[in-house]
Amino acid sequence: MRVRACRSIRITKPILDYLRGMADTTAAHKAGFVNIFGPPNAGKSTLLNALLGEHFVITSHKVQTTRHRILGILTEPDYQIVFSDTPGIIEPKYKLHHRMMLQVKSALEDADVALIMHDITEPIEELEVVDKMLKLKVPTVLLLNKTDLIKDKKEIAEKVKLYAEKFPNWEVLPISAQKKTNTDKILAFVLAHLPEALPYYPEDSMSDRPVRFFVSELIREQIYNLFHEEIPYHAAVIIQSYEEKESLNVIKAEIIVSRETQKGIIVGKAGSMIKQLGINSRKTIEEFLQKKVHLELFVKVRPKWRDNDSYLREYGYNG
Ligand SMILES: Nc1nc2c(ncn2[C@@H]2O[C@H](COP(=O)(O)OP(=O)(O)OP(=O)(O)O)[C@@H](O)[C@H]2O)c(=O)[nH]1
Ligand SMILES: [Mg+2]
Repeated sequence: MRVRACRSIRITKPILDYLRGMADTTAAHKAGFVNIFGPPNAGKSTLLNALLGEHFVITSHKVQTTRHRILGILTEPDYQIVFSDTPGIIEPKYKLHHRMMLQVKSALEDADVALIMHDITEPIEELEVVDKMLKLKVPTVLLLNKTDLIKDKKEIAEKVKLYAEKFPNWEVLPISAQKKTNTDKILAFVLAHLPEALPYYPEDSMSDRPVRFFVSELIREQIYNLFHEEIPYHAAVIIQSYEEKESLNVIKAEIIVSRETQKGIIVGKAGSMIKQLGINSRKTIEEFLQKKVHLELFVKVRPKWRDNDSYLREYGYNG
């Protein structure tokens, strides 16, 4: 994995406008923010990985996997696309949800182009909520994802027609993020609508988030894989220490849960589950870092952390 994440840089609207102004006098280099929105589980994160060609952001078959807005930067000689993965749009039930939706709103503010993802096998009504919340005014393409699940090509064409009629302001494209079908057409749409501008980020940066954020996410991804029912939704992962040695990285991480019973499930009988979680997480972190890793996991109970402002802030859910 060739991630080289830079430290958090917050580019405000005035800076964006200034950079764009500068670009007016230069050659036609294109750059801009292309933000991915949609209901939970539509395949937004899978798409970002497909577009970047990496296992970059975490995915799972469970809903509400992504909790943050995460930038993924694609730099080529003639353009720089700053993609944003965002949490699935939901009706908030607790403060963590509210903060997740604030992340979606922040991605609305700077989008130059919007990609709306929808699972083609889900009802069209799901998108009405998204449309109402987003009220997009930028060039938008609706990606009807998971076409690989529909064998009949005619059925796909009919759905494209139906969605195009229902959402006349959006271009409609059937895709499969998993099989990378039609993903080249997304790039063509984006490049046709990207403004002329200088690159916003150095050419070797792939994200605005530090490496340890991605490491914590990889552990969270394994929690989604290994545990069921409410456990993934009550878990947060914090990197306690991250020590880079020559031959290996030593990483200590804390898993936060809401209840003692959840802690018991994560630890498992005689520590069997946390051991498995450690093995799975280490493997994927080593692939990501291309380096050996020594990983230690601890579990802590913080009652109602998902509704507690100071815990949410401490765990990086800034809204
Ligand atoms: N069959 C099929 N499955 C897909 C496709 N794209 C994504 N998936 C699966 O759909 C599930 C959800 O994918 P994610 O990328 O995590 O979805 P998301 O929209 O980011 O979900 P949230 O972060 O929860 O909002 C995963 O199990 C993916 O493997 C596709 O093109 N075809
Ligand atoms: Mg996601």
